[in-house]
Amino acid sequence: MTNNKTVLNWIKEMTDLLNPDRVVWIDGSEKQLEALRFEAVSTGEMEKLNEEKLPGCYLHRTKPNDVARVEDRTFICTKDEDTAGPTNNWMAPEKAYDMLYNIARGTYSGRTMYIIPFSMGPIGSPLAKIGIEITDSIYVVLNMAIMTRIGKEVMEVLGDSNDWVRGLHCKCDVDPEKRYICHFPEDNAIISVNSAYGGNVLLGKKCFALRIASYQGWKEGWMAEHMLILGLENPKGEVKYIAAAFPSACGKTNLAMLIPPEYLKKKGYKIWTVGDDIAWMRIGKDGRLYAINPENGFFGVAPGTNEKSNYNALQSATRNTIFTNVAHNLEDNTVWWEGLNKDLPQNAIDWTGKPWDASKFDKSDKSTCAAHPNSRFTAPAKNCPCISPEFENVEGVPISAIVFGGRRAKLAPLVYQSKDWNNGVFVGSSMASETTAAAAGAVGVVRRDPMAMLPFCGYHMGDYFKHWIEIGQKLGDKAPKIFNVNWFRLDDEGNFIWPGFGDNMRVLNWIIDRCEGKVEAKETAIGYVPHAKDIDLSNLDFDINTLETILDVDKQAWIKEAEEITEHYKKFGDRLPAELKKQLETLKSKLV
Ligand code: OXD
Ligand code: MN
Repeated sequence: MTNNKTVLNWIKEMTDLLNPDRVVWIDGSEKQLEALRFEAVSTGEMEKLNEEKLPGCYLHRTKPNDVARVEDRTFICTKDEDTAGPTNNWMAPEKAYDMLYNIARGTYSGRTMYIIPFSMGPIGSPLAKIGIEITDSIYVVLNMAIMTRIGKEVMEVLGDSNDWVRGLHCKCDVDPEKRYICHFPEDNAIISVNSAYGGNVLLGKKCFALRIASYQGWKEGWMAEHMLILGLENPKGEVKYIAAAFPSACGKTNLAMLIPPEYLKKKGYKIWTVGDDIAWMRIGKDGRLYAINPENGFFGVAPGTNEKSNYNALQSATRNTIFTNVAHNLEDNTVWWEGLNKDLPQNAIDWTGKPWDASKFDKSDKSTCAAHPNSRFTAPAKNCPCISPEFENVEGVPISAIVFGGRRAKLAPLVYQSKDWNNGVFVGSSMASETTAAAAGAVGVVRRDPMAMLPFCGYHMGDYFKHWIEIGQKLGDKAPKIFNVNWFRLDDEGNFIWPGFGDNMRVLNWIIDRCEGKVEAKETAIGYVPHAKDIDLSNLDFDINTLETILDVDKQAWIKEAEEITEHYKKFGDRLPAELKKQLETLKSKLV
């Protein structure tokens, strides 16, 4: 498929190491993929679902010990430990290669080695990058075929270039004790062994598009961010783009695919989804920041997804989708998960492959669930009813606003705008979310997750903050405006105050109005907060006085927050940019 010497040499080296029985290049053709689906079904790796109700859909179960990303076994392997920084696990590259090659040696014997050329971003886009993943898993091939652009065309675009990422995946024995997800940003390489679960093995996603790409972006002057991208269309047909970062469990996919309230829909407002997880952003010829979604599909969490919470995601997963670790509804050979609907299947197999007893189901006890809480659907982006017409635009879309957010029961107002770019970087760098009852561990614990990149930044986070500051300097007055949102304020009884979901559109409209200079705001110690009257509450049973309560800036609470940020910043030592220290000092001085 290629004469590229750097590629051929690596394939030869890997073939010698792994000793496969067969080597198959994935050309991207439907014929080849269909043959692989057939093979996976015949070996039991996947089950074919009801062709009428879920055409082209399959179910796969992973081993119960292999159901999520494994951050404690994820490493950044740079020559110098300091390059990886205090927020990453580090291993010396020679030691890591040695250990991983010893684990991988000979493990493809009796198996087929699949070589998947893939493009992150539209093929040929100046913002796109190429990778090649070697795997011994058909499940990986078929997921990569949904999540990325794959095949021959990618190799044609690569030509003789050495600018591509080497991704090696070996299932081995799926042994959690020998599971490693290692990144070598200085070599453009990723090695993942002993897992067969999505986030650990679909190497285009978190491994390449965030960890390796964030490092590349740092070296090459662009940004790889854990952000959704959406287009907001107003009644005049003008579309403005927003990129937004949230820690997990804050509704990123829901926001990316938001359906405006009826009243705004009637007026002509629409949301277009460009991406739900990752944004690659570069300064364009006109000096503005442009973003692409490097992915080609959604790897969404199934539980909780339903007609009401995310109609568009559910629609996306109605055809040509792979479901992982959801329940198998044997009544009609479809799938089910907690929160899909109230019709508990009476004849179902749970995510571990055992018959499921609906009568024992107790929402609050995970062990009685039919689907794993991190069960997923891998769905083609083009299935999404609100996929943006600009999704394939090789130049990307111009970003007007960057939004950060988290889950804060009391502290952060519904929305505020940072004072300028550096102040926005400060907001992102101190971003945090409180743990919920849904996660293991204590409730209400504040976790700092700068720019939602804590598990995904492939280098020292202090340098990453500095990179943000420098991008802002280059953008100057063309920089997107930076905001913070918090949909999760609680009242004294623990109920959410703001309705959220589609009504978040009302907040997005304020954000765009601010970008266009159409609306005034109140200057506070933390930034610009809306005047309550400027958030459109029409056709909503929500009182303006209640709105006031979630737009407040409680000085005492913020004094405590500033102390906590001081602690958080200590981690970054002398790599914390002076600009951010200054931001923190300024905040403190405004709070006295
Ligand atoms: C994801 C994550 O799976 O952020 O997207 O964990
Ligand atoms: Mn994510």
